[in-house]
Amino acid sequence: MKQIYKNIVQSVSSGEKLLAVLIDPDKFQIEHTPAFISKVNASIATHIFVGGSEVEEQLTDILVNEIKKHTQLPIVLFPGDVTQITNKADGLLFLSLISGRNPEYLIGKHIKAVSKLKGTQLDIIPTGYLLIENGKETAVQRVTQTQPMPKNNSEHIVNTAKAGELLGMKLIYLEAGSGACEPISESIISKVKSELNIPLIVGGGIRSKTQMNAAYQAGADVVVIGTAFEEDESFFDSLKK
Ligand code: 1GP
Repeated sequence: MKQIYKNIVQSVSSGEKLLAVLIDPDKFQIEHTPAFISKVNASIATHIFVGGSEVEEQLTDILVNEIKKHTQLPIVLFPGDVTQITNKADGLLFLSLISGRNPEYLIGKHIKAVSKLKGTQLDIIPTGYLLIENGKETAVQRVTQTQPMPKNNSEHIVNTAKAGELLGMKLIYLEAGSGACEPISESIISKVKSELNIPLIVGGGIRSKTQMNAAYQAGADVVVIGTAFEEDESFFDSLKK
């Protein structure tokens, strides 16, 4: 079993910043895997996340299998649903949507996942997932039927993230939503980071190296980027190793 979480903690404690390239199986052409992954391999990316809000059953399994043929990078599931769980990946963000109050996304789907996770080799990482408003409705909001947290109430965001840590979650993920108009603000990232003792993931709406570095500077340990690579693969050129 790959020690995904242990390695993230080690990297964070040595001051390394991590970049996860998010591949949404629903928006990705499987035939394009070798070309796309060769660009990922040549970049500073440290992880590949696979997942989406709405993905056809079996597609994640097929895609992870294909990605694995072309990279040594750890593949971590970032599932919107239990149907996206495959033992072919290395790790699983076991997400609890703690910004919302929909019991299905707080505990319901997790119970449904248990039978799929029996005997698994996946490194299962309990993750507190916070959706923050960004000016437009996102797929996460629509699918989970939860409201994002108002971005001007940073105290509530910080307390929610900290409550996740105190409940035993191993990562906190601040999410603006895929294709968000605005990424999570530096001010929110730094306030959350200053209260946490666990690694912080930030994603949603990050479309440039400048925005990525701003998130790192503010305190993000892992940045997740999906849409910007989907829309323009030349972005990888500015992120070469
Ligand atoms: C979405 O945080 C991820 O869940 C990445 O968002 O697609 O906007 O990069 P983008």
